[in-house]
Amino acid sequence: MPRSGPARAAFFAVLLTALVCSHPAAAQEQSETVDLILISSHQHDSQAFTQGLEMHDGSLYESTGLYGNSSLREVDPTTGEVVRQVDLDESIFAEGITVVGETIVMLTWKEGLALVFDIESLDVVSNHTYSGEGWGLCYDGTHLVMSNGTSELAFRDPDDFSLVSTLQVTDQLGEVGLLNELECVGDRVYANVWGSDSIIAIDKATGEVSLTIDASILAENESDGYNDVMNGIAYVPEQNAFLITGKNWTSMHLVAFGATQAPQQESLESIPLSILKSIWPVLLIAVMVVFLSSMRLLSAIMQFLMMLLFKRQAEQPPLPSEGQQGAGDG
Ligand SMILES: [Ca+2]
Repeated sequence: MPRSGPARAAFFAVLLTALVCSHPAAAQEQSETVDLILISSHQHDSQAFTQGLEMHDGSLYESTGLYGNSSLREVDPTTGEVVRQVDLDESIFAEGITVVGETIVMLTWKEGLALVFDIESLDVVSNHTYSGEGWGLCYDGTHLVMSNGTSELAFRDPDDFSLVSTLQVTDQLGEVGLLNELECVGDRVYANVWGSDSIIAIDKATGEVSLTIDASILAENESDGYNDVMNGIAYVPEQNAFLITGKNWTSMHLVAFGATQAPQQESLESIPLSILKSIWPVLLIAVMVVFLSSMRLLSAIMQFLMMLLFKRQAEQPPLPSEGQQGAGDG
């Protein structure tokens, strides 16, 4: 049907334009999703409300939160046994930790205080102040990377904790908030997302989520989905693997991030309702045009209208002759 060809082409052009313009984030590629490969499982203190986890020189360091229960610990990564522990004042709610040189830097939740511990003695040797909340912390060798429960990561100077830059974390659907415990590895920052069983890998240069790791299999018997959430990522460079645990979990797990899942093709069902709401008039008109064209109704209606027009012109009274005009002028 020659008439329906241009109409269909126009329909698809309008539809494609509407979809792209209605959701700018669609231009960002969908992040790859991978499963976990479980290497081994180990004991974890179920009294530890884990807020920070990091390996350094074969030792595992962990911070635990809550007022009256906050602590900094050195833990045997194989047995889960607490080797050393410093309990903090009950006015302190400990958050993320990271090793910087011969020190461990610890965030606090709402105290605006970063405590600096000597790694040998676990004594507090200095502190920094900051505004806002403290959640997760890691050190990439140049900057401290800090989360505060939003979608923003702060890059800070490790010497004086001054703010160097910030980075918005986004995926194909927009900003990714509730960023919690962090781990700096190469060009990526791995992050727990509070309340989620997935771990995300963030491109440090762009803020885009480049990888999503489905860790729900680890949380099945541990998490209540609110308090006992997954929180704790420590990279183990010797094995190119990660130790993963959660708040008050009984286990921690050594895992690798493997087995790629193909990104899901975005189907019409997966297009957010807001997009469909914004383009429904275009869709309606396009469907009507295609329908009318394919049924040749549009052509028939046009022919009918033209016939009516010509018929109306043929029924107009004849123009008066010259003789009749002269008589009228007298
Ligand atoms: Ca960590």
